Amino acid sequence: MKLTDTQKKSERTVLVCYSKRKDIKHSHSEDSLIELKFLAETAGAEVIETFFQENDSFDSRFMIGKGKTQEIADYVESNDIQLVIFENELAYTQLRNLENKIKCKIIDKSNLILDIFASNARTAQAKLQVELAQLEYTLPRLTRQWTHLSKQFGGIGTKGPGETQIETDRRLINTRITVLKDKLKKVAEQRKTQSSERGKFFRISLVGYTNAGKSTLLNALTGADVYVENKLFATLDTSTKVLQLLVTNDGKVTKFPKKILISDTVGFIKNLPHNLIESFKSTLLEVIESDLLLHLVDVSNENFRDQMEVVTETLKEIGAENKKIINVFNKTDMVDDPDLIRILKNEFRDAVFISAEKGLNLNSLMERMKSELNSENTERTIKLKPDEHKKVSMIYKLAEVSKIKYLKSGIKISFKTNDKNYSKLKTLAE
Ligand SMILES: Nc1nc2c(ncn2[C@@H]2O[C@H](COP(=O)(O)OP(=O)(O)OP(=O)(O)O)[C@@H](O)[C@H]2O)c(=O)[nH]1
Ligand SMILES: [Mg+2]
Repeated sequence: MKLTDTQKKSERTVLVCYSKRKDIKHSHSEDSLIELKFLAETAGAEVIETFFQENDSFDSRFMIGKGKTQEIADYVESNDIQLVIFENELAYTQLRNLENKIKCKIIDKSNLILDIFASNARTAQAKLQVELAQLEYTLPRLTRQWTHLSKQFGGIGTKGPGETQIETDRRLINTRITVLKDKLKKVAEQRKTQSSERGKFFRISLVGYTNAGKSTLLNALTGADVYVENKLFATLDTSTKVLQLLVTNDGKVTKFPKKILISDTVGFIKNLPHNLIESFKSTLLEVIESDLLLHLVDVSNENFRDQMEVVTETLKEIGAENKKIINVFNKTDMVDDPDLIRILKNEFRDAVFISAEKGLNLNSLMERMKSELNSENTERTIKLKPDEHKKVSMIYKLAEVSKIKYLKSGIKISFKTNDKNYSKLKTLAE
């Protein structure tokens, strides 16, 4: 460990979550707080206490009630707290009001996630994407800051310099945003050239909630060395590896008929700030262009069903909802209750149950991927006798016909279909 690491003290932090009693079940808010704690710890905070308020009539000035605000303020003062993190998104005025009462740094969950992204960005592309998201997060808050000040002080003498400063800042930020978008566009164009070469390959992307084990699986399947950690958002860049052969510890071999490309991607989380998804679109392009998605689910997490929903929603948001998906339930080695696996196998009949870390059942996963690969539509041509019109209509039913030629010697028909239908159709021509 570096000297600086030991010297750096983590910030003493409290977490706050507000929920309307009508909207959210108590347990949901508690789950959100558990996740927020994990996020805060990922960012290096030391969580000392959590505050939770469930109330239908809240005070819009503070988000939480006035009494609760005072309670937190007292706690912060007597316990040497340096940071307060809100689960809920705070409007700028709320943030200001809270900071006036609670005398320490206050941030919300979006801000925290942006912070983690910023410290985890390694490649130039990820850095650009994070900076863009941060500036887009700041911009509306800057506007509100000015509105707030002008309202508070108002009148002659305050508007001029304040406005000028804010306007200058806004202009600088807008210019930087344009530069960043431009740079990202260039990166995306470069990627496009790369991906047109990749078009020849069958492409698979690993998607899932953050910390589900995507990078661990990529490493297990391809022998790659992608960064794995029990922290949120360990991966921010797409890394793509070639996969054709898997030999497991027990010597079992699974081989694909052709090479495939498999990519690891950034993880998803509940309420991922929208501008982050926007700026990560070029990284997520890999997902959109994939032929198949493996949805990794951390089955040892009791909220895995909610997490699956978040992933499905986020896939919709990036326009990947119609992709073929295999649900891969990971970390089965951590599940103590054998009934759970049995129930899930019954419920998700198409899912594969693995442990990426222990290398369990990876061959079954390869077999599933293989059968998806074989179910890909490929172009084929067959020749029928001149009078076999009935067979032609059957081909139309089972395949996508691209060309048909009526020759004297017979009917030559080209179409796209998968292996299964092709073997049915081939017998027609015999
Ligand atoms: N017990 C157990 N732990 C696992 C398994 N797969 C992954 N892990 C652990 O789960 C943690 C997260 O794994 P990663 O592979 O970094 O997860 P990820 O989905 O890539 O996460 P992000 O990149 O942060 O979105 C690490 O501590 C892994 O060692 C598994 O099958 N069993
Ligand atoms: Mg990862």
